[in-house]
Amino acid sequence: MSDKVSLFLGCLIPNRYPGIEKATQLCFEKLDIDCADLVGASCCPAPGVFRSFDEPAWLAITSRNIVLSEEMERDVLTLCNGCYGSLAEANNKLKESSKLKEMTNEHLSKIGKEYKGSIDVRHITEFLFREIGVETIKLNVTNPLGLKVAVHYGCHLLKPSRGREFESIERPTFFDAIVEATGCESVDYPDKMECCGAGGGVRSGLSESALSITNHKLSRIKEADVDCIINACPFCHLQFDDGQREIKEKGGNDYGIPVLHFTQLLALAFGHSPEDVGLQFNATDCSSLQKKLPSED
Ligand code: 9S8
Ligand code: 9S8
Ligand code: COM
Repeated sequence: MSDKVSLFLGCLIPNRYPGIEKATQLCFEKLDIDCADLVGASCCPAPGVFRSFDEPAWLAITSRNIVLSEEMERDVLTLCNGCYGSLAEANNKLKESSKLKEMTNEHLSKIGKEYKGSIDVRHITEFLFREIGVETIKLNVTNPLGLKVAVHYGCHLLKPSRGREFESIERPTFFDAIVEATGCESVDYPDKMECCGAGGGVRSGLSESALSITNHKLSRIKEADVDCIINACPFCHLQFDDGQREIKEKGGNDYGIPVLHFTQLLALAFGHSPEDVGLQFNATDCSSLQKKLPSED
């Protein structure tokens, strides 16, 4: 395990929510985290889609991304549960099975690459919790936010549990702890551990079903009377953010709940503005949140 990392952005951050990358860079500067771009990375590819259909192809593509970071001698850091799901799970499988490693390296040899198994895969939430720590985050917070928030873990961050070593898979607290380090209160709500509805190809293949799961979860969050939703996955972010617009356009509820990736919340607590962290790129209006933020001075 290394404190030097490379940043794996995946597809959704560059294409839909560039503010999450900006917010991440602002947080890394503040926390003095040594992070390099992962030049040449492709889609992870998404675990709920590719892994389900063709495991050898999934392993070949995922391992190529891991190898890019191996070549830089850095652990690879993801800002997305799905990317973590693919990269961490593939890394575990390839480290454990010489048969899979051999098969995968046969594919990689065609592009002059070799998977070695020399690095770890990290997710931003567990990296900040374990490597930086709640106390250091608190010490760096200049703008304690004082918001009531609904934390959404999402599925691929926690599962499969094998190799993840979190204190609890059903009732984890590490993400809540780093959220609360920003001066927010993580409000408990029913069905907190439920899926956002998007994953596993459901958003693309069965959009009505996806939206009905999202609608259910949003109704629980609305009842909890929070100022915003905090996620650690751009796909969950998209589903809660754009999903609210879709629900409203279909004649459903107008929830109006701002949605933030954790790095955006953290950058706000470090004194950056809503524009700096890209909240203007959200589909759901964030002005209710802006009014509640402490003034920067
Ligand atoms: S890459 Fe392509 S579709 Fe995605 S954002 Fe996260 S999961 Fe991995
Ligand atoms: S939850 Fe269920 S599969 Fe997932 S991680 Fe992100 S998208 Fe929302
Ligand atoms: C969700 C990723 S973050 S996937 O759609 O399940 O692959």
